[in-house]
Amino acid sequence: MKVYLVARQKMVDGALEVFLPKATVKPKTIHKAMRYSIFAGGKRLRPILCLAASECCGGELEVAIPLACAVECIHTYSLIHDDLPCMDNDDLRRGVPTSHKVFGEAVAVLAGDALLTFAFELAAKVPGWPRYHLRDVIRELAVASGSRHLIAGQVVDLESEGKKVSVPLLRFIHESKTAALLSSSIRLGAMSANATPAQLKNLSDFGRSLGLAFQVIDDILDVTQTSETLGKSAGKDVTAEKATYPSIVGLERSRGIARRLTNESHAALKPFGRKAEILHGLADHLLAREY
Ligand code: GRG
Repeated sequence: MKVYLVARQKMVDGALEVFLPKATVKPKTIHKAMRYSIFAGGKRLRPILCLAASECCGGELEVAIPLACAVECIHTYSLIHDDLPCMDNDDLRRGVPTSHKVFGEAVAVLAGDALLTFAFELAAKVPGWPRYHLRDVIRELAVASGSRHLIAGQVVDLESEGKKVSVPLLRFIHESKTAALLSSSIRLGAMSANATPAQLKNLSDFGRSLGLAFQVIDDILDVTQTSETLGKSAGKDVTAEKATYPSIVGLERSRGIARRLTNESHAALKPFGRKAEILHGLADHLLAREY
């Protein structure tokens, strides 16, 4: 899995390098800032899942790669904005100073905006497929990153700071803030392979459970790992009085929930048989990850 992940990271990085406007394009500041955050060293999990879902449905990597890069651009935008002083106010991301620390707040906001917009430019590169037209692809990205998912999660997360949060509300935050984009990454990979409706449904189920498991694990790592290992400020959730699985149900129960969700994600892959080997491996890898 390690070798596979490094190879896929390289592939995604190479494609992003080609797709993103060069740092010499005017105005240089914004393109430098976009590239700074994109190439700061993310794990590329969303694009890797997109590519793996495509392959699981018999698709080709070159066809899926613009969508894989599009989800990474949206993800990176969300990190830049999440780190802003008006949001989580963080100094460290992907092991380096956050965008606003390097470029100032105005350029960081604009770099996030530009990456979000660029994601749709990338998505417009795909031709569409017999079962999924370009408008379905655009809608998938727009809905996942809009006010009913990614932004919904962020809003409720911010509004919940310092308050007592129920488990269903916490689940809503995590499903919106994290699982929606992760799940869409997988769905987009499947769409690019012209997946059958049954395949798309099974991969959507996989993505939902995996996405929620991913955020539960992220919550656990925030209290069990160092900032150095994570490449972002550890213990931030406790300081900001964030609603997290460990703070609400405890560390041990959180680990149990992450395991159960991962098992559910494996179960959703059953109809694919051996074609889903990589996706099974990725689910196990995410459960065992330490950063
Ligand atoms: C619109 C102003 C404005 C802000 C939007 C939507 C949003 C801000 C923030 C999204 C919330 C967010 C950052 C969720 C956390 C998801 C998460 C666990 C991120 C870390 O993902 P990894 O571990 O990171 O895959 P790398 O760096 O490896 O890509």
